[in-house]
Amino acid sequence: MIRPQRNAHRDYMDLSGIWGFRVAGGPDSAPTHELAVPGSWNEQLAEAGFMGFVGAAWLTTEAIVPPSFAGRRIVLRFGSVGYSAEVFANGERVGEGPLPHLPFDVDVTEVATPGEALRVAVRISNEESPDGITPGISRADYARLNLGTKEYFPATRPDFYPYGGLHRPVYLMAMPDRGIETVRIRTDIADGRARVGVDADAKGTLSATLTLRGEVVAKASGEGALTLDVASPELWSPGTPTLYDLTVRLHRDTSVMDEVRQTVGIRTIRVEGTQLLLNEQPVFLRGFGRHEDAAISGRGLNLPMMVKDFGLIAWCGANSFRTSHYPYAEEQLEWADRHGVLVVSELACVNLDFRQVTDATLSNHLAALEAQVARDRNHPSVIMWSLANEPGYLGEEEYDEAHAGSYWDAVFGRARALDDTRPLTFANVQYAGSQDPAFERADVIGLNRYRGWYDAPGQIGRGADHLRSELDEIAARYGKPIAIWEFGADAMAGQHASYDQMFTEEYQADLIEAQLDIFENHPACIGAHIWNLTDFMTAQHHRRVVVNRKGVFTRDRQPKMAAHMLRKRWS
Ligand code: GCB
Repeated sequence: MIRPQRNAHRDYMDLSGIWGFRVAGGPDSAPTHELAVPGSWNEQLAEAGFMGFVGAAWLTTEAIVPPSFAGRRIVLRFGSVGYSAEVFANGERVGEGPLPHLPFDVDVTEVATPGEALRVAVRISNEESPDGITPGISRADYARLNLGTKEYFPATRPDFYPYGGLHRPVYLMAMPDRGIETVRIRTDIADGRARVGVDADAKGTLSATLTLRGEVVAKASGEGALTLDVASPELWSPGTPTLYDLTVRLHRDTSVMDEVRQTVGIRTIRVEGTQLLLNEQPVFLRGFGRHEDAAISGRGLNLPMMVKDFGLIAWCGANSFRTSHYPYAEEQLEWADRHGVLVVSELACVNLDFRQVTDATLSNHLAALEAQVARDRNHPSVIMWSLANEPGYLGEEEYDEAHAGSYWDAVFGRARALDDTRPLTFANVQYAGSQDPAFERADVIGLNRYRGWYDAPGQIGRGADHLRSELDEIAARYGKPIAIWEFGADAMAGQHASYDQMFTEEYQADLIEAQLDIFENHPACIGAHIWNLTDFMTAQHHRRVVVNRKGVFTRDRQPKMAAHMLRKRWS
């Protein structure tokens, strides 16, 4: 899926702005409220009663189709919705977007008339489906699955708010008929030269030109996949995030039919023994789990907040983050490419419950995987795929170990077939312990561990002892690199104590420091990501005081003691 571009063959118009909102009715019913897009409806419309609203709502807008779009394919591009959508244009149902947090296109050429108005109505539901890879949970399921005390309002299983709305920009795009559909880039390095493979879905002859700072460094043309040979490549890395510019053109009958531009970073990433090698050098991932979350805009793309968050990551001296727990906006990956931030790209798969997993769950998992790899594979910042966060194997009598094994064979197998250039990982839940069936399939063992928090509360030393022995055991058993994808503690900004007291700023800073001492010195450990960069919104229940407070920054991005500690330690 190609990002909206403007050139002789392609154009786009941004439909972000104020849209209509209503719950009942149809695509052409008059809105009852208005709200900003991108943005979640929850906090924007809290005073109108929509904070905890889970269900379907209509979001509507109208735009004049630019006359210059005449004679071209006209497509609506949705950056993402929370969580699924049906799309109507001029009253007609034209398509749907079933995958949460991922972009989708809807062709409206048949209904859009250049020079005339196009009415766009999107019916969005933020309900999670029971077959989703972040499985939805009904009130009845709470009892059936014995999750009684975990009941959240709104009903959801993950520890983040089930925000609804149009979360990323909506574009009306013009593009050539039978143009370039996708461009897949692959970089390999050998003997001081790079081979940049360019594989495009397009019918006709392709030409590709690679430039660096305006100078042409390689060219190729032909039918099918192309290879550009780059002598003495400047490699992409956090210290020197060099980006080349690639232009791909599609030629038919001596004329250029389409053109696509794209940046390219040349680097390698691989696992050897218990090391992670970036450009053949060992790298340690210092960083954070995050959320796309901010007051008022909710999960909606909030560019000032995104800039701020990358500033906070750099201020702490971190080099990486995980897109916990879903694919982030492409704007984030483009920033990471330009600024040399390493990204573990995670699928929107949270709390898979093997008592509930069906064939439909697996096909949803594979569909999400394919869409995410297709979207993100050309980003040099993306160094690993995380295929799930905290899959659960509760109730031995109800879940079948062989089934879990074959499920993971299918998911890891498909991921390797789609992309053999990046290691695969996932985040194992503490209670599942050291024998998770996904460990055998992963290249990097990922652990979420809250020692000194969910167990050994108030006892940093006891938690640390437990961690040390657990790491040694897992390292000995699997002989693979281990990444700690989550660890940390809640802290109420402004809460202090002279002794180890949970929820104080001191306790959070001391726990993180004690555990970093272990992770940064363990021979099998290749990274440690603190949970979380910032405080973030969760559903309501007795374990959270309005927000999850494991951020080293508050939700309005002010540092707690732990952030200052990290800055001293890492910069
Ligand atoms: C986890 C989850 C994360 C939660 C975190 C917590 O293991 O992966 O989504 O927010 O724990 O704070 O409990």
